[in-house]
Amino acid sequence: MNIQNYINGEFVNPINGEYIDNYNPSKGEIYGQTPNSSKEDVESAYQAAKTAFPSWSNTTLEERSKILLKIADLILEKLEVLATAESKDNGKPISLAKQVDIPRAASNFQFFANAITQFSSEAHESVGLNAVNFTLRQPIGVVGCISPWNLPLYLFTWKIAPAIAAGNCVVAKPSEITPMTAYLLGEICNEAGLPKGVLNIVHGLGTSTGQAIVAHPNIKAISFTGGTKTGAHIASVAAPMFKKLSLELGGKNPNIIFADCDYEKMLATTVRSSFANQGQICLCGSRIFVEEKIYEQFKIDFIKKVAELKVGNPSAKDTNMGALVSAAHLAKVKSYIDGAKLEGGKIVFGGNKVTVENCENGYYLQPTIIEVFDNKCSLNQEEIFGPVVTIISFKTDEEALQLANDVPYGLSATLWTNNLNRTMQFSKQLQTGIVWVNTWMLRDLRTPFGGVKNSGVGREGGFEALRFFTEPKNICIYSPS
Ligand code: TXE
Repeated sequence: MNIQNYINGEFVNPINGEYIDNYNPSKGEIYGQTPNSSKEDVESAYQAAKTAFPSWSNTTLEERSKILLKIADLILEKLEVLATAESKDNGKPISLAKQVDIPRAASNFQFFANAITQFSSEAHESVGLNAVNFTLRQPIGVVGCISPWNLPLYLFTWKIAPAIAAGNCVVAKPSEITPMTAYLLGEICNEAGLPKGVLNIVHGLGTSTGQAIVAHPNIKAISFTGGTKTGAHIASVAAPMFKKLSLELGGKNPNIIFADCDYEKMLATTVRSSFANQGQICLCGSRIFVEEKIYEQFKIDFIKKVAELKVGNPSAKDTNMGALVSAAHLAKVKSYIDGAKLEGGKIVFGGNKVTVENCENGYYLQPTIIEVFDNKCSLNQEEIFGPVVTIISFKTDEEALQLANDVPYGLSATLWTNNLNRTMQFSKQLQTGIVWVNTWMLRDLRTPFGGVKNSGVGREGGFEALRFFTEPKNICIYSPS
């Protein structure tokens, strides 16, 4: 199936006529073509967005909210079609797409449809100076949203929904590796009555299409989720143009387990936080630190549970883990596994590719557990972004904290303990944007979402996202008494 750009409410081919292959990772075969859009396509998307902006930014909040809610309803109505498309494009189990990806894409629109009606700004009375200040929060204009392949529609809409709720018009690019559900979103937006040009979707490679969005002089804000290297490059292009930037980048998240935790709940959740979506979630807890007194028992129990995970065809109902997203990504993840021994690591489970019946050319990998003894090894310092976790033991709270923070990333952390004092100390001292205590990936969309260190700058979610997509303007009114 061939994909087209969505510009000014219409589906159009790329001006240069260039396409890239779109793969089905579960079979390792090409199943369609995606435009590799050029600067000219981005310009045409920008012009459509610019033309739509005066009217959209003056559309009442009730009307914007109604359209966003309609988009959410249509996403849910088409759950089956969208989940099937997502699974085919990405390799993830269809059950996961049905339970997580697509419902969350609908929730993103629902949430920001409601949030915009509650958004407010400050007023300051300058007592004794006969003045009142208030803050106007105005939409920026045309903004750029660039998203990755791991949670395609989920993360694409996580950016688009707040951007348009706040009155902006958008030029958006999904990952070229998983463009299908973004393409289908265009039809949904038309059906929901979103005015032409409010959302424009251009497909293509990061280095051509993505670069053209970031470098466009009049696209004044960029919201990006993806790799840290790409984020650094985007910042270097956008910063001299003083663009607003929100960068949600990689993670190397610690999962810290104390002996006093609720063991069974920890074990079941740790299997999920390690291998959900084949480990391709920036929030996965890829470094597992276990208190020494339960380390050996944990190792036995964890291996046993992980061995029960079924790697298989994403369309099969009983599949727990599908295919990795691409051949290149599989090779990258496998190279870390293959280098483990050289770094003193010991593979205690998995480590091999898996051949799945009728999907012999798919990109499947066993869930893999590697015991490491040095936190400085690349397995514990670099983002692998696949079904690979390391385990290592610690003796004291201080040691656990030191190990957890000794990494260039700072997205999220998970802590398993029933000790309140420890919970408070770790919550304050962990160098991450998110700390989950006795749970993982429990998301409340009102909360600030993002990381510190090499995990990015800025926060998404709740009013943080609406603040990002608006410019605050101070109005000072003097009124002599
Ligand atoms: O991501 P890229 P890649 C991490 C993960 C993974 C690594 C590389 O470790 O192995 O990043 O993945 C667009 N200007 N994460 O290479 O390239 C690109 O087209 C503008 C973590 O697939 O960062 C896509 O739409 N845009 C992560 C998006 O950026 C550019 C999720 C992300 O792709 C661009 C995915 C450019 N110069 C990978 N170059 C997370 N934080 O969840 C690329 N893009």
